[in-house]
Amino acid sequence: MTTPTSTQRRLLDDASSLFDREFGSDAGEPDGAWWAPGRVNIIGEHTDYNGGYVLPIALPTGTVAVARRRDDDLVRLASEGKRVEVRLGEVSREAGLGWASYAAGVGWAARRDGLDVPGLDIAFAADVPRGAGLSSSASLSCATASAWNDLAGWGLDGSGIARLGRLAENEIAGAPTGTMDQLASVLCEAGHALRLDTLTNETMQVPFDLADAGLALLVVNSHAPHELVDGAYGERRRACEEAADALGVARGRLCAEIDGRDVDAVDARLAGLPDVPRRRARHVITDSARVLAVDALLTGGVTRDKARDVGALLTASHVSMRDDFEITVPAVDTLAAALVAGGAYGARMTGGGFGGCVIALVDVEGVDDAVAAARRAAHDGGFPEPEPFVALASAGAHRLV
Ligand code: GAF
Repeated sequence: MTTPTSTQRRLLDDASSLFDREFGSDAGEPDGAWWAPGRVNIIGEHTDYNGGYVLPIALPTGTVAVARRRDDDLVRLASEGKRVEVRLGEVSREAGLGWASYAAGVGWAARRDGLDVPGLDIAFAADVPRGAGLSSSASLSCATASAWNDLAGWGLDGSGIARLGRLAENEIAGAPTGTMDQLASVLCEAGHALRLDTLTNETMQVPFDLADAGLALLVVNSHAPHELVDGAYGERRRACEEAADALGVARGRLCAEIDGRDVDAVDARLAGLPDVPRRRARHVITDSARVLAVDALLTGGVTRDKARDVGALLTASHVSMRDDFEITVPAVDTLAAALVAGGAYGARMTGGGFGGCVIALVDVEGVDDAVAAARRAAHDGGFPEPEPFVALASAGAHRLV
């Protein structure tokens, strides 16, 4: 157990009070409290269901789960203003549990894996902005999976905990997402980005201490709405499968089978495909290669010289998401362009797309100018007021108390 940060202490107080209010009289004291963070992906988008690379960091914001094991099969879940009760055997997609499906779904997944799953009383407090592409849902499912794992004595490692969180999201919440968000929430370490090979699940902790080089990772929430349980994410996934089928590559392996470093060679390989699957495949294949290029630049520490090259890769990733994968929206395109015009080395949308946040690599002393440029551009374009913050690479999921 590590000393809680001030954010974690505040959320712990909130979740503990909620637990008392909702379950106190009949549940007694909670058994403990667990933390799981949201994440920002530095680069490598929609590569995680194509056998490619991703490079997320964990955020200092996340979810605290205060929980107590029950001796029956009831799961009682509370989040500010919301309460759900469900028997383990009744957890299903059809049950329409809404937000609670990301948590109760963990119990469903564990049962399906043949684990002995006790009931749980669990109260949450979270501060990851919802709908911002920062994995608020993975922080909810991974805080729950961490709590259940300890209270039931399953003995799962980080990948096993993340897997239960992903199954909850895929099978019970119904979002057909890849493997990145839950693995990032569980496996990231403070001061590091996580290089994850989503084909093999091999991970590497990559030092990501920008402050040493006088740099900052600026995250700007566009407040343009973002939703993964709609059709567009699944549609992108199907287009990648269509491309794989046409190329004779196994589904889920586009990035692993086609080397994305030489764009001309990629274009030649994809030339015979219909336009849409061709561009979808081109994005995921080249973005996975950009992850490795950024990783190589980060090796040995970032410097301002290297920041130019990292920035160019971030901007190239945004252009690829905009033109080939078509998952950006005018509000984020405007912010990305404004941040670069305002002095950033590079900028890109992060996460699943269709809104959410833009990240930018900036000099520490350039943060204010970049933010001012983003605010002006959003205002002039008639978009929502953007919300900026500087992200520090933080620790992954762990027990707090
Ligand atoms: C969402 C999904 F949940 C991830 O699995 C990943 O595909 C991401 O979008 C895009 O890179 O966050």
